[in-house]
Amino acid sequence: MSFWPFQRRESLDPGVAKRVPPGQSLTTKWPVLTYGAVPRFNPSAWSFRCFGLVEEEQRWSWTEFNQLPRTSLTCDMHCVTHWSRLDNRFSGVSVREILARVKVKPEARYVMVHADPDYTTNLALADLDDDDTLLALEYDDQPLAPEHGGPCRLLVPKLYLWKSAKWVRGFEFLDVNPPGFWEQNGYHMHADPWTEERYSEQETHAMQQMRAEAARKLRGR
Ligand SMILES: Nc1nc2c(c(=O)[nH]1)N[C@H]1C(S)=C(S)[C@@H](COP(=O)(O)O)O[C@H]1N2
Ligand SMILES: [Mo]
Repeated sequence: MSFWPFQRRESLDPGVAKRVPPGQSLTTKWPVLTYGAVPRFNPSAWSFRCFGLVEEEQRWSWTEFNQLPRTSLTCDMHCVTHWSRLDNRFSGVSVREILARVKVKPEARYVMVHADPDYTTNLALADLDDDDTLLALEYDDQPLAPEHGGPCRLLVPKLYLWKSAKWVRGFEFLDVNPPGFWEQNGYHMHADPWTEERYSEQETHAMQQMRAEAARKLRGR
């Protein structure tokens, strides 16, 4: 995607550069990154569900979800494919508004985020249960575009953007931390952009083994 107008971190004013994590470039465009097709939204079939290690399962219909209190959030987005966008204004339902309505069991420490179509991503409950996490319904006062996760997308601004599941449909509370979709495919379990948690230890180890094997083969010839 080299046609995007990217600004390398090194070329930015210091005040702006300090908001851009290492290895990232700024873009003012908003690339669409989706694995698979954009799901069709059917309001009568849509629900948001909290399940797993909870005292009682909770479910909101589209109508009920829209009656929850709203909040706005301006956040930065950092994608593992090396682009960042600053000052994105979203509004929607804060995650804490949801968590306040769910009795999560004390042993729950992780959350599997479930999204359409068959997308998952794993988070520590402590990363989700924060004052900057949002279930976004609007971007710049307009309904969130379908390709960016409309009608509803999770935002976890402090982590790489693959943790911000588009077309989010529920939280599953867990006492274990199984990998979600990208995490199974070698992405990092935690994904802090400031320490460049891009790919998992496992992947690095596998890659090291492959490199070592390749080197052995070369030497053996
Ligand atoms: N449901 C779902 N959510 C998803 C994805 C996806 O393929 N499906 N891609 C993730 C990845 S890898 C990125 S980088 C961001 C991209 O969001 P954007 O298309 O709005 O830029 O969405 C994340 N959320
Ligand atoms: Mo991504």
